[in-house]
Amino acid sequence: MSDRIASELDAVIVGAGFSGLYMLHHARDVLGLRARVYEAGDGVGGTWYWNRYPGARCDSESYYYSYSFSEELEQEWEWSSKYPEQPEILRYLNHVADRFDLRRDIQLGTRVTAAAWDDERARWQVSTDAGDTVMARYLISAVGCLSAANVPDIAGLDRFEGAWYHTGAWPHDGVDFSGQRVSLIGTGSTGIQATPVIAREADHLTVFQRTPNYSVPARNAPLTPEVAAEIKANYREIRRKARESFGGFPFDPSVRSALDHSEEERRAIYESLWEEGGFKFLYGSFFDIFFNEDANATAAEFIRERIRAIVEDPAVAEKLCPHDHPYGSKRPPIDTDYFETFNRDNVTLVDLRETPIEEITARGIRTTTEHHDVDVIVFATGFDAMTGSLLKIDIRGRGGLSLRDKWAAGPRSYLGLQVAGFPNLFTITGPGSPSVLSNMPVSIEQHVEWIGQCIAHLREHGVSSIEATEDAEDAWVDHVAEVASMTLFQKASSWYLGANIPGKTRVFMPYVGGVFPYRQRCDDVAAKGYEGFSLTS
Ligand code: N01
Repeated sequence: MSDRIASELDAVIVGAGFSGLYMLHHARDVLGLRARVYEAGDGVGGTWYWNRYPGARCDSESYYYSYSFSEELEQEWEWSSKYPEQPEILRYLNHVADRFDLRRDIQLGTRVTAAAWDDERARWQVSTDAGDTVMARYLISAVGCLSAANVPDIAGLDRFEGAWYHTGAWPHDGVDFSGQRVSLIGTGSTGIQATPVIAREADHLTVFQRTPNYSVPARNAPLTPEVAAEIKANYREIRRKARESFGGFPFDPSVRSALDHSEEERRAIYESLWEEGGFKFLYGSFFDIFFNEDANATAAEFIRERIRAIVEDPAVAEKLCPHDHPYGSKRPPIDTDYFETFNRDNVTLVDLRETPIEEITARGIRTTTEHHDVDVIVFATGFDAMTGSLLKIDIRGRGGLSLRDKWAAGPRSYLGLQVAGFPNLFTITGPGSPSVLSNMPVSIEQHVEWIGQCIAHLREHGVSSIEATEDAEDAWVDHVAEVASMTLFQKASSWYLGANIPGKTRVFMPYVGGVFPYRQRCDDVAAKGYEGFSLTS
């Protein structure tokens, strides 16, 4: 072998976010593996390291958007509010890295650039941009689903004389918007979080909207000591409920149909959930919102009514009303004063469906009807989701098979955990698993523990490699598509389908069958001796 090969490991883990940190702890401290994490950022935290844009906070509540694997961690960590801001979540992840002594096995500032399967040695050869080359039995992707920033290819950006930023790669020193004319492109979850905060700081904010979005108020509030104590006393039950739920949230599942209730009853339910705020509006109202267009229309119309009631200028309100996709078929944002922000004198809405952007000039943005002079452009334009980060790495499986080629017509996997042709490669929250349709920490912990159990089994039985079979993969891909086709998710041009990236094949990537049925399926596969995988000794 080449003398550049610096070391021999059991496992290389790519990424030090929620997934990578727990995977390292599990691999090293539970399984006793020699494991190393490579992380491109100069700190741990993944998504929460990169996304420092104004208003960045979690849309899931802190008490369930957190690790459950350590009761001590659960009890000692104090969350300040219902929906913590990005700096607090980053502090939490840094605390986890320190508390479990993870840093000594994390190499920061190092991007994995290539990985090739060596069939003879049954190992991965992994290369980084720092010049490392290591051999490892297992390659575990913890790259995250939303890490490859999408800056749209708009003519003239290179000529722009102001400053521009993507929300997913925000400057660590922050951006001072005071006295600035700011433009923000994109009204997904990120744009909707950033808009009210930037509007308060900037001289003027122009929001460029391509698709109006349904958003429900977050109703953020501090966590009182009483509520925090009650949560801590009930953590086991909260975690059980989350694991055994559809979306990974510890809510009582809704068994109501929107169509079985009178207009007044429905309205009362929506009003109470609107006042309560957050994802319960979607997950706790009516189960058929996800499946039935008529049921969905009742929620969609309720939200439109709210927008019209909040936004004072009727023409602006109408532009903000979503109309071309069912509620929840794109990831639903939650907000703090988003629609209210359009009542401010220093905020303008530009509807890109009416007046598309033609170009970026030295001084601003030109649409088909006017030129907007701006000093700053904020791209809240999302990510090459689910596949982008993994495909940035040149991954070659058996016989030199390239993952980019294999996934050219959309990602294919078995259970979202493994890809046929790529032995001993595991993908935490990979495409084909519930991942982004769920409360991520729940799905991350399930994958880490399943992978850990699998590796323990392989070692116990002297198995050198595990690989999904083509048949199992084909059947799973068909199943993922079939379940998705029973929902309304197909009715939106969303990043779930890859529709936000020009040229990306449209395939519904996450698994919509629910967190608990999915967990049962994975456990069943393991109990049957890893059914659908071929194991080589
Ligand atoms: O990205 P998005 P995001 N010209 O892809 C528009 C998670 N998240 O960063 O809808 C003009 O959702 C695009 O328009 P359209 C969460 O899972 C979590 O907001 O494609 N506009 C859309 O409005 C979320 O879903 C938290 O027509 C263009 C926007 O940009 C995911 O991250 C917080 C355009 C992109 O929306 C991504 O959210 C925030 C163009 N060329 C985000 N290209 C948590 O709380 C795109 N757009 C954990």
